[in-house]
Amino acid sequence: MNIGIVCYASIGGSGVVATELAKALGVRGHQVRLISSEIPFRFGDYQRGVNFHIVPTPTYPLFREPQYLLSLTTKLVNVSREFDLDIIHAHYAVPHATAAYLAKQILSSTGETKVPKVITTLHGTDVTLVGSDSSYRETVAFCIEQSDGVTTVSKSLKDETYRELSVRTELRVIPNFLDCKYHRRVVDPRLRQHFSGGDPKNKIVVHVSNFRPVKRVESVIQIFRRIRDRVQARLLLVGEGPERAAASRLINDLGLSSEVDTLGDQEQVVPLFSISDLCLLPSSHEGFGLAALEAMACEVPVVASRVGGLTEFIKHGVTGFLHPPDDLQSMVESSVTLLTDKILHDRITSAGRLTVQQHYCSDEIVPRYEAYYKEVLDKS
Ligand code: GMT
Repeated sequence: MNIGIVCYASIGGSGVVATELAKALGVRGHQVRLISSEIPFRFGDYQRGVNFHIVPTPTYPLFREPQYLLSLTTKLVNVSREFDLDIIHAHYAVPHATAAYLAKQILSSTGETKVPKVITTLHGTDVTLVGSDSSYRETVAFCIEQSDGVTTVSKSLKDETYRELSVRTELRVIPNFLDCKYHRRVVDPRLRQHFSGGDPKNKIVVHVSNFRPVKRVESVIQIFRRIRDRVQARLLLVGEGPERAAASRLINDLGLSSEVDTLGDQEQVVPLFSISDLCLLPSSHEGFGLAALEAMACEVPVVASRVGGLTEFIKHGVTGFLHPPDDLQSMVESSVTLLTDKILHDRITSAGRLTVQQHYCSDEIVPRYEAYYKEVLDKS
């Protein structure tokens, strides 16, 4: 198939999933066109079967706002025409589903021999925080409904989409996935020694996110402060985003500077998860929670909020621990137990890895996307 995949290039799970899907589809013999404002952050080197198309957005002194929707729509029209796309797969509805809808309208009205089908994958805040904002809601819901197929990355996001956007279209759940051959624990002892501050007794607590308010990085720091009152530990903060400055201030105010490493964006998270003993994810919302799945794949136990898609692969006390987002003390207690009870730690990490292997590897999920593409194409 000729497939155009649209995604955000900036750090974030939806771009990671879209990029991994593009790569996996390329390997499986499809011709994939990855379309974004710049090369997505986990794209890496040349990928078999995947070509990248940049979306340039010209500026003009009159505009205060970049006109990305227009430039993306035009790019989709041109790529569809030139490369005979069967499918445009928009990852994250805002504004990608709208651009795909407009592109399809343009191609239909100009009498093209082939007009691609549009599939939209909803990832989380495109429904929960951004898409349901009254400034966007009606247009986002309309464009989702106009898609020929719509998937959500979890059952909970599917329910939330019906609730928040009142769409009437059928939503198919296809969960996120990892390349399980790559996402596995491979410990680099020198890295471990470095981030444990040279003291093997130090446990390493890790948090990976795009540092947006929804990730509650300040809660990560508060939880860590209470953990290290009881267990010798260090904190590894991985990622970049609007909350990073506030996080640094809090680390200073709490006198934790010498116990926290802030690494910024890191393309390779597997080596960092692999040297960690615990992952914290106290988010207020998660459409899925890809960072938690990555941690579990690397045999790191997760203590997270009982929200959204996290509840579908973290079973409390079996593959990790879940607590209400505001119950920081319970997260501290679960963390301390995991860091001090080796038998429990091993049981949770083995069960976590098994869950990933059984249900969330690309070999299992990518064929479900392929089957869905086929189903949508056959519908016509
Ligand atoms: O968080 C966002 O605003 C966007 C998006 C992203 O690009 O990171 O995140 C969502 O998509 C990920 C991939 O499907 C999910 O793992 C995240 O849970 C989801 N984030 C939220 O729902 C907060």
